[in-house]
Amino acid sequence: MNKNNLITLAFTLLCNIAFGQEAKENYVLIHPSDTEKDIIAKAANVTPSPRQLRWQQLELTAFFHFGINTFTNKEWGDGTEDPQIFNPTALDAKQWVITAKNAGIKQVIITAKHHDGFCLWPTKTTSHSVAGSPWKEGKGDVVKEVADACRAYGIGFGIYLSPWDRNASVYGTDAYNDFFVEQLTELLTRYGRVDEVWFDGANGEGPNGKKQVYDFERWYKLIRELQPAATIAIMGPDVRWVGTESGYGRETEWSVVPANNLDPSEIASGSQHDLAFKPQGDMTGNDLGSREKIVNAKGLVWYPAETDVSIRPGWFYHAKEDDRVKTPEKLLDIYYSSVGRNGVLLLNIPPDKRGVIHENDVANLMAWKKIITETFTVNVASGARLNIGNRGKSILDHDYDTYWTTRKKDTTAVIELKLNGSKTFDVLLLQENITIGQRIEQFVLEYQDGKKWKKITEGTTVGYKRLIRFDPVTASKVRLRILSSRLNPTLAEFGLYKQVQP
Ligand code: FUL
Repeated sequence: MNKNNLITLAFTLLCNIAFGQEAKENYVLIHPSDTEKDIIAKAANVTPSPRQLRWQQLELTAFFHFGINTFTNKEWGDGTEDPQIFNPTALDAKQWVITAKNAGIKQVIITAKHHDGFCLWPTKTTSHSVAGSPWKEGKGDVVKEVADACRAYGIGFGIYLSPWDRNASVYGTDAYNDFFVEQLTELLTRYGRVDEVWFDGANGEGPNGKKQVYDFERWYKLIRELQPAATIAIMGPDVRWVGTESGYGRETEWSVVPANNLDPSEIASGSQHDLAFKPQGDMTGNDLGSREKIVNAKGLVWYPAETDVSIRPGWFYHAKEDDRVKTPEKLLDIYYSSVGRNGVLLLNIPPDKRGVIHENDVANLMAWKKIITETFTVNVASGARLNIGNRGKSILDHDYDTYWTTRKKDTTAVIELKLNGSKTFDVLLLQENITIGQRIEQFVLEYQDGKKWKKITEGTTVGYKRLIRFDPVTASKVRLRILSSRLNPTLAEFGLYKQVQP
């Protein structure tokens, strides 16, 4: 922890004591005596852990699916592939990372091992790795090249290590958990800071296949010990799979969801302080966190959604898909439907057989980034006169950490903005301050037309970020009505933008 973090922590603790607030946690237990009102209030006070907050604020992250499948032209290898076929002719991890960074991506995840078991680093656990390939005469290390490039260009670095392994001879026995721990240990100790560990849930063994019981608790403990800042995603406690691979999240997306397997005795003893529960139950349904869902829960956790999708039809590179790279317009639609729906986008950009990101992917990414940057350059609400007191200015100050809330803890509000003249806009941006909790349940945006207020758009949840597009409106007065909130709502940022045409 650095000095600034220490000061912030001390300040937060002091404020909590001074204002009689409970320390914020990313989980809470529901007691049988809790009323519905108590439960709603508890949900509204659950907040992200520091690692979850950092992750949420990245907004854009990328996957690099690369490995033996790149050379067999398959999506799932069966583990019998000869390492000799892994031979990128011009591998350039810097080009991957620069491409991602130029596209606005803040963190990347490399498939260190996919289901076929082939390891992109020279592991001691198996000979089924880059060490057995002709690439760099067996002396290469893809994981290192990516990690070094991330450090050099200042973006986050994460690893995908597939639990399902179709090559490991010990798969299906207890020894596999030791084997997996060894692989994880190598990855978490050799390459400096790791920001995300991604555990996939796929397993296609079929009825006669090998059955493996994964020792997730042991893996989580190891990650917390070796890389305490890393978020553990999908088959892990920090980040939830949004439930589809389409790139489209839910319009109503709660980051606080029920968890019925929190262990009360462990929580009481403080050993759950750094929550490491294993997610249970279906996390893919349409409604995960509504009032109806949470009032029947035994516990609640901050468990935010990650929206993963590939820029191409497949996760791995296939030359025949070179003309099927998602267009800038499609990527933009995905952006509004993932980042704009309280999620983090994890966009897969698979390097090709040369070991570089293909020209078509680079071109579409750059065009996509340009549209986003230009659209969000001018907030036409900047400088507007507000009816919500002095603190209201913080919703227009481009500073996420400052925020407005209702005075008497009201759960509804009307925020009126007198714009700096007549303005045309077609995008709404709203952000709650999630370090206070996620609270807003329903809102509507209106503009004044003569003496009448007319609806522009409406929505349910906001969370870290909500973006909504609509037909262009020209007006000099708008208002946001917060119709329902779990406790007093917060707004960190409010924005109105005009989209640029591609
Ligand atoms: C899935 C895997 O089976 C795919 O190959 C890919 O890695 C995707 C991100 O997750 O479950």
